[in-house]
Amino acid sequence: MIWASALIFITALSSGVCDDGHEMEEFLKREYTLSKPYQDVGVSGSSHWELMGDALVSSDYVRLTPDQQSKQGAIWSRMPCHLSDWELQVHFRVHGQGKKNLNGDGLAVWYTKERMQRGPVFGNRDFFTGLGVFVDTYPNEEKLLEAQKKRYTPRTQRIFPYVLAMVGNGSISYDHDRDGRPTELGGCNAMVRNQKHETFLFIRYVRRRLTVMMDIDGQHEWRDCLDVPGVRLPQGFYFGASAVTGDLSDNHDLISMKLYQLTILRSKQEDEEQEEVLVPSVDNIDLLRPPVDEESVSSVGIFFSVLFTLLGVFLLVVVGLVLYEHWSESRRKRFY
Ligand SMILES: [Ca+2]
Repeated sequence: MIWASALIFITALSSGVCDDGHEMEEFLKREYTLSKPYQDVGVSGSSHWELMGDALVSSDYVRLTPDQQSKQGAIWSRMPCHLSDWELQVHFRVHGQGKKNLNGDGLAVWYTKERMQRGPVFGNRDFFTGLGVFVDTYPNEEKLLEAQKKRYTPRTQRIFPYVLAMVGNGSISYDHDRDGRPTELGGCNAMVRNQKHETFLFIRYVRRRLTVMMDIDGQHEWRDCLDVPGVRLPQGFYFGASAVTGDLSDNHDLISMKLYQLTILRSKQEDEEQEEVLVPSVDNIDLLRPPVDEESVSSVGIFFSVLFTLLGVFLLVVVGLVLYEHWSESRRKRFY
């Protein structure tokens, strides 16, 4: 039953029409695909995939971390990918004993220049170059503000687990304490934890448009999560996935990662415009923008800062006039 639906699902996708009306076809690329029975995965040098840290492989899944404290694990493709348009379907499971919000920290799917480097971003290095899509299961900022007895801006309030995309150019940091808000390209809430049915994440990169969709309700229907045009990702980067646990934990399991090459019919003009991208970037977005405190740029905030500036200037003028009056008075007295 599941297989039949999965088949319909994939067939439905295998030849389609883009949002912009262009025809496209897709081909499964086995060399970038991770699927059962995970033949030779983790055996040094003999498979397309390499394991790292606490990750281990069983007959049914690749477990990036077990449901235990302070674990981190990853799996990386050994070969760089030189496709210009692709689609990655990730079948995963996040499950554990912890009650709601007493679990963590989440998993990440990567397309980056760097590979096999341990670090603080869901088990992977910070200051990465490329794309990261995070399934964040622990609300760090909320818990931090709660501990500081601070209230929080409804504008940045979100429900966890939260799926978020970030593009890094090697010199920007993921803000773990703020759950990546300062560098977020887009995201959505996704109740992926302890689900009885299968959960999928879908990343499509076509004509520099990044689309992330989720299928987590067991309906075999993709739900939009984010859609960002003008994302420039170089070719020759590596696919990978990583996960981390801290004081709180979960099993982070990958069942499969399937990469499809998308063949797009491009016009001659589009082909000519297709210049080589060397450093990841997103059109009209400064990736290096400083962390924005949403409160300080709210319209109410702007209104009050203008008001106080005007009051300040008015006060200075009044004080100046009074002093000037005082000074000319005493000067007149000295003359007489
Ligand atoms: Ca988090």
